[in-house]
Amino acid sequence: MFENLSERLDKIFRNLRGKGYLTEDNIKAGLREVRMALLEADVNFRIVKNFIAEVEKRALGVEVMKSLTPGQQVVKIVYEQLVNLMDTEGFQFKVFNNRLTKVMLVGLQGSGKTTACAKLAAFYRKKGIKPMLVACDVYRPAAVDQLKILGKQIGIPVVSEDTKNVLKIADSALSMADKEMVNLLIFDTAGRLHIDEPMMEEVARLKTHIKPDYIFFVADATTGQDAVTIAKEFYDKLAFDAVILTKLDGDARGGAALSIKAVTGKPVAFVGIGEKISDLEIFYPDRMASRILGMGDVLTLIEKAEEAIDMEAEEKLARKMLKNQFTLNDFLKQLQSIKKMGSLESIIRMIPGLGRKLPADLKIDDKALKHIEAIIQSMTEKEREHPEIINGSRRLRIAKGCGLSVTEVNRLLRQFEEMKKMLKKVNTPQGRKHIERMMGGNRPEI
Ligand SMILES: Nc1nc2c(ncn2[C@@H]2O[C@H](COP(=O)(O)OP(=O)(O)O)[C@@H](O)[C@H]2O)c(=O)[nH]1
Ligand SMILES: [Mg+2]
Repeated sequence: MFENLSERLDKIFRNLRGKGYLTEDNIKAGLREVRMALLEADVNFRIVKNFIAEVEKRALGVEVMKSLTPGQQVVKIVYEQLVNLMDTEGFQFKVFNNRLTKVMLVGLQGSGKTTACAKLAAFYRKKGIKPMLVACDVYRPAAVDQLKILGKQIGIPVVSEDTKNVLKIADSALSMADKEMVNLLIFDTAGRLHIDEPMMEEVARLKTHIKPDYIFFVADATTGQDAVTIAKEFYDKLAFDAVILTKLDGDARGGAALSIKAVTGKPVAFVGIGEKISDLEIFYPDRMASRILGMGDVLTLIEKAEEAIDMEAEEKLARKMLKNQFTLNDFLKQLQSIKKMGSLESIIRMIPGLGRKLPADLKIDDKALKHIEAIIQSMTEKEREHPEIINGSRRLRIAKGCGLSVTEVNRLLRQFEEMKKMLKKVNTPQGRKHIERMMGGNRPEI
């Protein structure tokens, strides 16, 4: 999903990564590309225009975080704007197991309404809700049968009647739901190939009659801006509450997902990601934004860096590393701050440029972190600063002090030596430049 958009954005930000500072020029060049990428993804042009203006305003005013490259900083802003664009705040689909919630699905023929009815019913039954389906698409000959078959397949009752009067069917369903103590009554409705007045009027009549708690507009994501235009027309007539975006599995561009909230004012609540009944997910704007950017690792790094790292201390440490003055004390401090962030190995591998330099077989076991900490803590201050003085008898004493074996003490010292060797390798003009960039600019004293 969204392959094209993710790929393009990834390339744009990779180019920005090499640029040093966020300047008006490099932001503009980058955003021009983002703009093209969004338009090619079939996002509504007015939305794209506002989006770019907003990102630009924020990017220009912002100070680049020391641990990020300019490209990453722009990714962060674009990411946050994408989340805003698809925001679901203010909407909550609430279903209770002690009363009835009435839901109506509307949309064009073929958008996935009938399938979505069954998916929703199955989704909520798993949560202890008692659902029932109502077949109100009385025009397409096979529509009622399709819902009945789906209902049978998942063991959920379907109300249908041999009449074209949908209000009558709705009445039967309401009294049946009351009798059976149903919690979630889902009305499948008719949709034509194009919007037409009689169809709209019938759905509007059904709405007035049953007074649904929620109306979901079902949109086929693969139709891009058409889905968005139709959503707007449905919204003007029916004022739906949220959108179920189907066939996202077949949507390589993402335009509908990105535009529908901005155009209708109503968020996507669920997404269909396949033909199977279980292929329904709650829609989370943040997850969708990171899927679109295809930059899970960079985003996670940014988030974690913001949460846990003391930037100044990091910078000092990086400089020490470059000067080859990195000691076991620094290692210990580093371990302690890294423990807050997650697995040591995953963090190291997320650092752009550095991750790739690490040997693939370098395994840092998280359980070993505690041991390493214990070993260093039972060393004297002098030993931590000058590990070369740690001879056989000191090793034995340290091992006893932390309750671990001499082998483990040896392993740590060996690992530390290897790490220093590795740092020496990174400590080339090119490596230094990279770290300088990570720290946000040229620092002549390094
Ligand atoms: N790939 C995929 N196909 C879907 C999805 N939702 C529905 N479909 C298919 O789309 C077609 C039309 O669905 P249907 O529920 O009959 O649409 P309706 O006319 O709006 O009721 C069917 O072949 C479904 O299997 C989805 O999320 N992914
Ligand atoms: Mg149908």
